[in-house]
Order: sequence, then structure tokens, then C-alpha cells
Amino acid sequence: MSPTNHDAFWMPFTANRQFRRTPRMLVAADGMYYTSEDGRKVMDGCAGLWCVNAGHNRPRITQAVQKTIATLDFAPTFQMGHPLAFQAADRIAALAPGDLNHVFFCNSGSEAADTALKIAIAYHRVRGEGARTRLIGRERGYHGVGFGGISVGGISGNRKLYGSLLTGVDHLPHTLDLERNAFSKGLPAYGAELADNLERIVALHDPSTIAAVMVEPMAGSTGVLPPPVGYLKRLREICDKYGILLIFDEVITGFGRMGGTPFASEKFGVLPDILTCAKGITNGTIPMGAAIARDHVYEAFMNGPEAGIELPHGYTYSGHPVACAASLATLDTYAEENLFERAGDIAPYFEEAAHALRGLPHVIDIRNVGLVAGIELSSRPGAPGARAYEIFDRAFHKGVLLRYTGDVLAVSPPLIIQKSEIDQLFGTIADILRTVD
Ligand code: PXG
Ligand code: PLP
Repeated sequence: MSPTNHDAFWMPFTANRQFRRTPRMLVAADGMYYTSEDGRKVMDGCAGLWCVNAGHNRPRITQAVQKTIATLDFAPTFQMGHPLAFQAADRIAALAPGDLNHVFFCNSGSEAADTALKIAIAYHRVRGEGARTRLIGRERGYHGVGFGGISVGGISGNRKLYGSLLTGVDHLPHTLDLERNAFSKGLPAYGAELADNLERIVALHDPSTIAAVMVEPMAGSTGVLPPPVGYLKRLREICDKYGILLIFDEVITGFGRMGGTPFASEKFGVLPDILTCAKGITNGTIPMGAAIARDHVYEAFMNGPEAGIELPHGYTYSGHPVACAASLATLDTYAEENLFERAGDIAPYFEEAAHALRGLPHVIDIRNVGLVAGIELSSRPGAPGARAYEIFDRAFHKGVLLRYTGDVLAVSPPLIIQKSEIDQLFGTIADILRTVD
């Protein structure tokens, strides 16, 4: 039954009054589909919020959650332990590339971002470089909604209401370049040189003041911005040259989204010093995030007195038993079904289907990598975002759930999607594009 009162739930990132006029409600989910409140099947074109990578209602994950909540509903991880947390950390570290071997658990991507930033600043401090406190993000970066994440993030709409934010933050330019790169398939050819702006920022502030650079390997939230060829390698080189830590925020790109590999780091051949993830870590079932540090970062903290807490940081629910059980079962599901490889195998078909929208009304760019596509539309004069919102709303009523940001439609389905479902997904968007004004 639909709740009659929609006032109490202050909805996140939502036009609350607009929503209340025409609520869009989901009541069940299975595989590739949601069920809407009026009993329609709605294809999940965006894996919930980019998190349900194995599709909905996976029995192994559901059962692990049910079993664990009935066995160990909660256990502290401050000065206490439980086996599931160690097992989950071990499995996640094994999946992460290189010597990203040390997993700090939290409950969301936002907490993972703030955790990584704190680790980076503290890392320099414990090594005697306490002047390295500056953080460098990027325009159009999204790192969640904590004060660290919005400060380093580059979305003015997420920053402007909230005062002075963190001090000592600077930003690289974003990498979107429609003039040179529109309708690129996969990584755009032009723009590696944008990483050289880091040299300018370093020169301005002096390297001795800079702790870390944090970027998403592919910016998701602000409209699907795959990195230009060579860009991330160049960032890595400049960070190495000046002793700056590189943090990759893989909250969206993690767990197979880029196709073929668990993380974007391997896909793009660049190893960060800290990698953050969330979302797909539990297939969206139970809140969880993690900041994963390389050996040299972790080891830097392990030199003080043995009885001293090395990192004064942690959340009540860091390593929550139910989240850890969900994560272990999620990783089993990904492995059993080879879902990361599967995503890589089906990505070329997905790419063709996405780019088949080229030439339809309003479409000014199509960007894709792995199982993500962004379709950028021209904006209605004086009403940015209105056209994409209308398409999103119409798609929902035609049985497809999309995301949109500004006038970019984002498609990021569960990695189990079939070719016929890819056809339906982009076919629905095409039909709407032909008729929307
Ligand atoms: N970093 C990145 C790169 C993200 O994409 C976060 C951090 C924050 O995670 P939490 O779990 O605190 O939300 C994110 C989250 C969208 C959308 O449709 C994207 C996100 C969340 C909700 C919606 O673009 N990204
Ligand atoms: N606020 C108060 C008053 C608390 O006691 C705590 C934790 O004990 C927190 C905030 C932090 O909560 P969490 O650990 O769930 O992030």
C-alpha cells in the first residue's frame, strides 16, 4: 500500500515537492527487474544506484545475510574482532590490484572518501612531513557528501550551501571536451595533457604542502567521463615525482563495472596508493565501503609504540558482521558467474547499442566504457536538466529505470544483462528521444 503521507521522509538528492506530486515507487526486485507499486516490471538500467552489479535478489547473498543476522547481529571492531571482518578484508585485498593489501571498512562511499583523505594526511604526518596537508581534487569529481568529499569534489551544486568547507584544497580541470572527443568509443583520444595541470598546482603551492590527489578513474556521477588515453598514467607520474599520494575513488568503477577486471586501476594500468570502494562491495544489499591502502602506506603507521592506536579513526559499524557476510557472498557470486569477465565480453555489444543513438534528436555526445554509457543531450533553453528529467520519468513509465544528471542520461545496468535487454534498454531511450521536445 502506498503510504499516504510523503512528508516525513526528507528524500536525498530529490526534488521533494515534485516527487510528492507524482511518486515513483518500487516495491520488489529480482534479477534485472524492479516491480513498481502499480505492479509493472521495470528494467533496472542503472543497477539501483550503480551498486547492484550481480542483479537483484541473489540467493547466496540473501541467505548469508539471513544466517549472519541470526547468528552474530553485531560485534564491535574497536579492540575486538570477529572472523567475518578478517575474512572479508582478506578477500577484498586479494581482489584489489598490486599491494593494495590493507582494508579499512566503513559504511558508504562518502565515508570511504573521508577515510582515504584522513589516511593520506596522517600518512605524511607520521612520516615527519606534517606540512603536507593540501588535497587536490578535480572539477566535476564526486566523492560523496561528507565535508572532505564535497571539498575535494568538484560539483558546485553540492558545495555552495555548505560554507567554507575544508581549507587547503585545489582542483584539477575536468576532462570533458566535446569539441575534440564527442562520440568517442571507450577512452577519448585527446586530453592526457590535462594531467599536466597538476604540475602547475604543485608549482603554485610547493610540493612540500601537498598530501594527495583524489580522482575517480572514470567520473560517474557528473555524467560519465571516461579518462583520456594516457591521462591517469601522467597523474601517477607527477604524483611519484613529488611524493604525493594518489587516491582512486572506485565507488562506481569497482567490482567489474569497467568490464574485464575487478577495478578500473587494473583496466587502465595505474596503481593508486589508496583505493576507495563501496556499492558493489555488497551488491548494494547492506551498506558498506572501504578504503584500501598499499603496503607502504599502512607500514608507515606501524612504527609507534605497540600499545598505541595507530589511526584514531573508525565507525561503529566498521566491519559490521552482516555487511561482511554480504560482501563475502557477493564476491562468491561475482566469481562463480565470472561477472567481471562477462561484463567485458558483452561491453562491445553494449557500446554499439549506445552509439546507435547517435543522430537522434537532442543527442550531442555518447560516452562509454565497460557497462556504463552516458548520453548527453542539448539542454532546453533556460531549463538545464528538464529534458533529461522528462526522459527519465517517461522511461520509468515505459518500464526502464535510468539515472540522469544535468542533461546526461546514465546507463549502468547489472553485469548480468542479456543482449535482448540491452536492446530493450536503448530501444526505449531511442523511442522517447524521437518524441520528446
Ligand atoms: N565516490 C564516488 C565516485 C561515488 O560515485 C560516492 C563516492 C559516495 O558514495 P555513497 O555510498 O556515500 O553515496 C559515490 C556515490 C548517481 C549517484 O546517480 C552516484 C552516487 C550515489 C548516488 C547516485 O550519479 N555515487
Ligand atoms: N555521535 C555520537 C553521539 C556517538 O556516540 C557516535 C558513536 O559512538 C557517533 C556520533 C558516530 O557514529 P558512527 O560510529 O555510527 O559513525
